[in-house]
Amino acid sequence: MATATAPELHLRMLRQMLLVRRFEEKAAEAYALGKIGGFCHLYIGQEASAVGSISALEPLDYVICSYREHGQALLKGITAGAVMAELFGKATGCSRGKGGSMHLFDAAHRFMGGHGIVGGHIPLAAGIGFAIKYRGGREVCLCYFGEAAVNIGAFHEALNMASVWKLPVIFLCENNRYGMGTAFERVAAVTDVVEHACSYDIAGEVVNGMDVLEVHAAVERAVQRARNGGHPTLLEIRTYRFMGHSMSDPLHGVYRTKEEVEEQKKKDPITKLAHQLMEQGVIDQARLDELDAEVHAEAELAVQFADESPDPEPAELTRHVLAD
Ligand SMILES: Cc1ncc(C[n+]2csc(CCOP(=O)(O)OP(=O)(O)O)c2C)c(N)n1
Ligand SMILES: [Mg+2]
Repeated sequence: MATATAPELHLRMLRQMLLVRRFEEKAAEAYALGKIGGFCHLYIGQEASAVGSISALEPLDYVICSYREHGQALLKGITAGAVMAELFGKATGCSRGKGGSMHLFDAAHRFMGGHGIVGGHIPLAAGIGFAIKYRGGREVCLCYFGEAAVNIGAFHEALNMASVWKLPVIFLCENNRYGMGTAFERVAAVTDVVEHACSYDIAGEVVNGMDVLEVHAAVERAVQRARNGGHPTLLEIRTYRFMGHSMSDPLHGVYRTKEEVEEQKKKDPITKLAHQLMEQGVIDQARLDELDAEVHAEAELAVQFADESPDPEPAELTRHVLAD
């Protein structure tokens, strides 16, 4: 496979960020119409984090996430239809309608799930790293979690084991400043997560998460460390969510002001990359509009597919298989 040139890669990243954004806008609409039940945590504003990082992986690399994972699932190759159908709880969803928004899963795409327990999946990432090493593979495992997870014991255990056993795991902390339901929720708790990496003697970097190119470059470095000897890395991606914590929360609530959200929206990662590519003459407004229309249509088709899909059969409740 020929390596993509920089403009090709950048254009692909722009399209991917737009797809994640439009997909989630459609999910928000569907939620408001009562088509999605349970929790639904949107990623709007944080797109540069997933797009910049997954674009630095190879298809056989593993990804494991918290519950804010619609974007990562799409980027790992699960179709927009299968992700939307899962949000709708339909039989055609990637978890057969049994998981919903927080539990998207597709082993065939090496997407090892969304997980609802804060920090609970971080040791699973170490386990995946151990399995890769045990089999002598060259894959890596990219593990996403929010900054509130660094207060959980499992985070420290996983980092410790990954360091001691030199596991090919990239721990990617998405620091969006707020961990709702924790002691820090009302504070702009910008933690220095990366200090934890030093305690475990693993590489650490702080990255501007509103710049997709910076995220991509940092994850490329981490992937290189992981493939060349299984050295783990902890990345603190400083990002920001433009929507509420979940669909059942207001946009800014009492813990942040409307002004703060508006200020952060000026750093929208999609607008930033689009402007850069326009300045470089890679795209013009007409091409941008075309890209946007394409992904908009893809998101609309996903909703239509989910709408028209059947509910799971009752027998599905007791059926637990990875693949047919
Ligand atoms: C062990 C555990 N404690 C509490 C919760 C409730 N809870 C759900 S989301 C959340 C906040 C997590 O914040 P953060 O890790 O920063 O991720 P973000 O939602 O900001 O992406 C909490 C406390 C949970 N799911 N699991
Ligand atoms: Mg957070």
